[in-house]
Amino acid sequence: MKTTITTVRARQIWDSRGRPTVEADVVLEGGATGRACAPAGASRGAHEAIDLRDGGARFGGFGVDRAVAAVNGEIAKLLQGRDVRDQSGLDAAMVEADGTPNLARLGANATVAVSLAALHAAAAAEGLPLWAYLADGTSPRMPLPEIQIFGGGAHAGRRTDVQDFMVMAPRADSVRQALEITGDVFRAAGRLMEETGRLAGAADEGGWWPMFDSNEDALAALTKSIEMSGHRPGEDVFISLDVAANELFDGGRYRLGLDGAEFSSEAMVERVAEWVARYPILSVEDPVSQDDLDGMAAATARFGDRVQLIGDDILVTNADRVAKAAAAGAGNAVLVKVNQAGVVTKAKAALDAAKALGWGAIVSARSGETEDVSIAHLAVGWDAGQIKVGSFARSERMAKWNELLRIEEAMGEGATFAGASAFAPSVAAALR
Ligand code: 2PG
Ligand code: MG
Repeated sequence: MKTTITTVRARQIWDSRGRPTVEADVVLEGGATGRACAPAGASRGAHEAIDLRDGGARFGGFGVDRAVAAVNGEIAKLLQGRDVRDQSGLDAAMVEADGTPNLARLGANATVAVSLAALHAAAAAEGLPLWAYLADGTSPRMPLPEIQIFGGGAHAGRRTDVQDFMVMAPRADSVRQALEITGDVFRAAGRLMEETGRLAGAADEGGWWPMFDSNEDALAALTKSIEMSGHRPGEDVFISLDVAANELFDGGRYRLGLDGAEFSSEAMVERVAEWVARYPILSVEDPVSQDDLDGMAAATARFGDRVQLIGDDILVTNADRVAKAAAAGAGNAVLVKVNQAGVVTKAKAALDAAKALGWGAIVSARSGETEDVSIAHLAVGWDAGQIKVGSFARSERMAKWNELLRIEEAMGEGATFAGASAFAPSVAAALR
């Protein structure tokens, strides 16, 4: 059969931080092939699937020889002869063979590369771009981008406590226009940094290195950059934050080094609520740590009616955790990272769980990326409504934005931009 898997092979390639990562190829009997690369996080949740790294002195311990061997040996044997169109069967086989709750034995970096490569091969066998294969005849929305302007936290030597200072343009009419607006803000922010003597290079995801005196100083600079760009803060362009508060949580307290402050969960939520009140913030990710469901619920009760509250480290792309959080009233959106789940099917399940709840869903890159553009296709094909890739610089980021432009062009007149429809209903209504 032309969709039968004949070959699964992997190799070590290099990611955007100069660390080794896994690339996998899946080849079918009919000649179609799929290829995908594993991304890698720096601010990782304890509950996510685990990458298999070699440890030791070589490559700072980040080597992937064992993960590559797992693909070329055990995983290849497991999948050869199977029908590539049975994505859930392939994924379940890898998860079952792994035998651990978090893919620690075979490595999520091995399984995610193979799972995505299989998906690409299935689309190629149909002669379709991946987004169209996933859309399966439906007309998905083009996703609203959230794009980093300043990168802090674990991606910039903890120069700010908040990890991502991003912007969103939900009133744009297309991805093309949203990117043009973002480009204006990105360049204005660079100018502002230069004029104020704070230009100090780029963070891991391409955002400006955050030379600020406080986290709030960064919020003020971002608002100013939006103004300088000629767009209106709180009208055309909104701020989106990833606090990544897991990285700030230590010994039961939230420690904001730059602000010289230390908070209980209640006080941390209060601090974020103050930022929300003072700045045009439309979305906040991980305002509290990965196990602080009460804090997430408190934030949701406080401002979740008008601000998107995204769970990343707290939900780790896991449908069960989404259901548990929803039951606790904790959040109104899920971040979807395929490598947090380890396989495509599980990531899709988390996205579906969120959408069934009326929550927002954001397909996301990791801080360590490659030229792989799969997430652009997933965000469209799964009709996620939103996408997060990092900043508006560096080709591992721009490759994804540019792929979205190609997809939007291919859709032609039929393309619809998700805009505010990407948010949970109350947040969308607050925007109107
Ligand atoms: C996040 C991601 C992307 P990392 O926290 O959302 O910004 O970072 O890949 O390091 O987990
Ligand atoms: Mg995050």
